[in-house]
Amino acid sequence: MVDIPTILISYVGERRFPEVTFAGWGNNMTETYDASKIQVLEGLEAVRKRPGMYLGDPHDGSALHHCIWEVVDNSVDEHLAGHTDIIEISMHEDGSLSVRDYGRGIPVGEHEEYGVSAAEVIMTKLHAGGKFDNTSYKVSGGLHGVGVSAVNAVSEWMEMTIHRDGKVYFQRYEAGVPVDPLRVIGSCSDTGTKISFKPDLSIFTDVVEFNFDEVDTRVSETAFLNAGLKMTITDQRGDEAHVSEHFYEGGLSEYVGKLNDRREVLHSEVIKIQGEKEIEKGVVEVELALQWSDAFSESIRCYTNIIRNKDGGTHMSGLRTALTSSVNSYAKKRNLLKGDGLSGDDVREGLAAVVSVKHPDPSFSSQTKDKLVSSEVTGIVQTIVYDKLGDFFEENPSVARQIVEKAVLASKAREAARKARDLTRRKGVLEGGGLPGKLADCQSRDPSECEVYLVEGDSAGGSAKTGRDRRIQAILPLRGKILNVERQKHNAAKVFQNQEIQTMIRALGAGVGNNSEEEGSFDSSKLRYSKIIIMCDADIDGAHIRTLMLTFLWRFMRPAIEDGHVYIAQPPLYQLTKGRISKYVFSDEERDEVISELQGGNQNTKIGVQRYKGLGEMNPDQLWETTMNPMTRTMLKVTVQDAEESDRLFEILMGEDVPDRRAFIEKHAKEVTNLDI
Ligand code: 0RA
Repeated sequence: MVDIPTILISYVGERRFPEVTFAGWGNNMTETYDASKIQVLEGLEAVRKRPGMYLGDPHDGSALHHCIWEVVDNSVDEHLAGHTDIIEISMHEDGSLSVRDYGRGIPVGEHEEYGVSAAEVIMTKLHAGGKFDNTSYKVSGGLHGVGVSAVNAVSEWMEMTIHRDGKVYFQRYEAGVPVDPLRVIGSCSDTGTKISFKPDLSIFTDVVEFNFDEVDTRVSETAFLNAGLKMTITDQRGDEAHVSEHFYEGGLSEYVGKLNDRREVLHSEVIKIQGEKEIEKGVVEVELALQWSDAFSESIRCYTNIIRNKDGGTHMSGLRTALTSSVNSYAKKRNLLKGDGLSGDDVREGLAAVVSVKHPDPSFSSQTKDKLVSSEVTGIVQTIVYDKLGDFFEENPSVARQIVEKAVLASKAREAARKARDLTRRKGVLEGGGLPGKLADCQSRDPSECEVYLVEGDSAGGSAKTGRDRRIQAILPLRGKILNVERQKHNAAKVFQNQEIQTMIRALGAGVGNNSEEEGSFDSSKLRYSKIIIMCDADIDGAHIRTLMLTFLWRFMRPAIEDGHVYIAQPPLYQLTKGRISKYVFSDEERDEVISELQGGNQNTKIGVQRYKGLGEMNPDQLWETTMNPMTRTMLKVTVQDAEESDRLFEILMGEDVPDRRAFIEKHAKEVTNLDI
């Protein structure tokens, strides 16, 4: 059995912050540098000192992969400028990566201000990026703002090969510093640029290898948004090279088709919408593709100049407003609606959509461009979608009717869930104070210091009650497997009738439901405890129960996870004893290490090894000492990287579709971390 959360939700445990060393820095400087060069080097040094500020976290893989996009985006820009239809990415055995395009090649002529080649300026000067030549260069895709020079700064080495004017130019850098000037090393008949780099492992730690799937996903996204661009990824790190090719003539429609892959769609043809509007600085282009399916969740992906805005923004709100109004006005016009209008949630249920905006001068809420804030975009998208979707509904009445009917159903289900939820709340109040009898509450009433353990089984619950610090730790034992809420998507009322779930809702005291607009929906600030700690056995059933709890929290109390309140307790796997010495260990590797440590070189000392299968095998003192004592315990914090992806995976793993689940588990069998033996 796959322990789902290890794939789905990233755990943040303790993290090392290694000292940054400056390997290779300045080693190759033979000439004296003039003022402008010193400035350049100071810029790059700043990146090496604080990579997090420029590229993201250098420990968890985000900065490492950001490096790839910084380089690839330049080639995508070259495609957008109309000069290359092929981009080839290769991952090499030595940990380096290269990106090749067939564009014009980076300019090689001397740069007036700096007295070195323009190419060298691009590679060494912060923010020089592709914006350096605005006239011949369409500013678009790339440029998360840092430019390829930031990648150069954090690379053990970077090599640039340029095919231009029949010549092959080459330059190598180490830790951002040129080893030699740009020089001609051969001749050629094509044009283009190849950039290779090897991340400097004195800067990147923990995650130090490029993740093929992560790269593949992002590259496919880029290819979908650039119909006609062929992108390949070759992984040369294993025994056999692995090649993945992305080429989509259908663009956004094909993308939406993929989002709905394996879902039952309401209408086979994807709805395409296009339009543009002139603003002061140029033209804003809007392109969308939409398709409804029987899915419960919505997946809307937003882009500005080919960059994903994972938190949406003004294009998202324009789309939402237009959707709600055009579906409602069609429904009213055709008398398909009784009573109240449909809400935005009702209309968007089951919708997969991609919105791509091209903007000459977009504004974002942050460096990472997660959210578009250019205010004029709301109205532009809204008008275009309202008009064109209205036309589509008129021309395709049967599709329109199905979309309305689906939204009406969604609205009814939501109403039923709301009633059931209110009933649960009222019942809680009637039963006195609303706290469930099974809860052993803590004494403190200050949520910031309080924590609640959701414990698998009554017997472990008993040990936890005895062993805890009753001032700040509350215990809620849950019996057996809680309901799999993923199978009750259309019957939320049943979820609220479930005993264990009612108990959890009342103990946490912060409401339930992810729609913050509805009264009584979950609100982290009302939580009675700042830490919700899931404590399950370290076996296959424990993994399953933990997943069921996470599924419930995700579907009905999502802000608890998003706001960082959910933790997973880590009970030890073994107790090792030698005479009167006793040690607890948390993994098989640690077991082997500690055994040899205790043996002190003498293999014949046979060490006592006890495997803990369940929490119930530990007495209250042991449970406190190993798992619950805030001073000594290890816990994992549950965090989410990609909400939409998590939605999808809960759908696959906890939903009804058996073949989907099997395919997923087979694909991820390598990652199984919690195999019970
Ligand atoms: C600046 C100006 C021109 C091209 C480029 C940059 C360029 C940069 C990269 C990075 C990777 N591949 C690239 N391809 C081109 C325009 C040069 C001209 O006018 O010929």
